[in-house]
Amino acid sequence: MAFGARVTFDRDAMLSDVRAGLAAHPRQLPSKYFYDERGSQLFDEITRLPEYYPTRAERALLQDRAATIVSTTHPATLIELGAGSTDKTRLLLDQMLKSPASNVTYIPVDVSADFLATSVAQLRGEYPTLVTSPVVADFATQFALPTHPLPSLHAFLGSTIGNFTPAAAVDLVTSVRTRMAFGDFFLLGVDLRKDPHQIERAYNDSRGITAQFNKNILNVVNNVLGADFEMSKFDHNAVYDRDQHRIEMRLISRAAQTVAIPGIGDVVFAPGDAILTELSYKYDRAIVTELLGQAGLQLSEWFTDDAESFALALANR
Ligand code: AVJ
Repeated sequence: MAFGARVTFDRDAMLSDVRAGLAAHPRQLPSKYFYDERGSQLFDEITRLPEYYPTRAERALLQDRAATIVSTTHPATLIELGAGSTDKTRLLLDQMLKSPASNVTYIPVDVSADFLATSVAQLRGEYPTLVTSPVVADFATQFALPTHPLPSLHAFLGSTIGNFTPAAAVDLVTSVRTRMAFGDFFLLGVDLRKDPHQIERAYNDSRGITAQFNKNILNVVNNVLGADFEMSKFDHNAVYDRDQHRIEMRLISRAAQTVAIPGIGDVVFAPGDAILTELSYKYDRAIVTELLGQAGLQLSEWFTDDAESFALALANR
């Protein structure tokens, strides 16, 4: 998530994603299009909202557990998928750099080259001995890693796994496993199942920041494709599906309206018509164990906070 960095979406890729998404039933837009510069700023604001517990819970967990995680996995390389916020990365790097003899390599993987450059420059300033080799790639694809010292800790934090359907999550973890050497570990951050009202409050904050974040996806489509979505003609909606254990976030058309999208044509909305913009799956230990198992990994440690709101799962081959 590229806070402060400029994100440039590929126009042709977005055109085919938006065409397919708005032709599908239900209509949908890929969550990755939330994160232009404004969307990344809004997400950053979300992480500081009183109702949005996951970021704080994960940071507190890492503060408590980074020493244990590093002493059990003794990594020479930290590989971070979707190099999110450097403050969580630092908690792991601080522990890795504690032993005076250690050479530590950091490999952040992110789609935004600008964002990678910014965060790597920042970390290099703070950790002069750190070897950095950023990889520009979509972490959901199969990409190759540069040569690096072993063993590695592969980290996928922030409960970003929650945006993936169960089948896509297995594919993603399987691709992590194919990059893992024996002796490597995988660290996964997941938001946990809990009181549905608490989860719903996290996605319906009283200041309406999540609503702005959700509507911003229309702004991104307008900016990149020249569409004429009017953000004020859609309502934010986020409900927890208790059977599928996931938040479903939608934009609901407030009125009958026609939106023109160059290259796609006119899209007609009736009042109440919805666009699905995000799924955010919530996990428990059994489901994480199953996910890891289906990807050929086994759970070795399970760390949660006292309130059991968030978990860090540590796995190996
Ligand atoms: C960045 C995917 C973890 O699912 O909670 C926050 C994004 N969406 N509020 C999440 C998000 C609405 C967030 N992730």
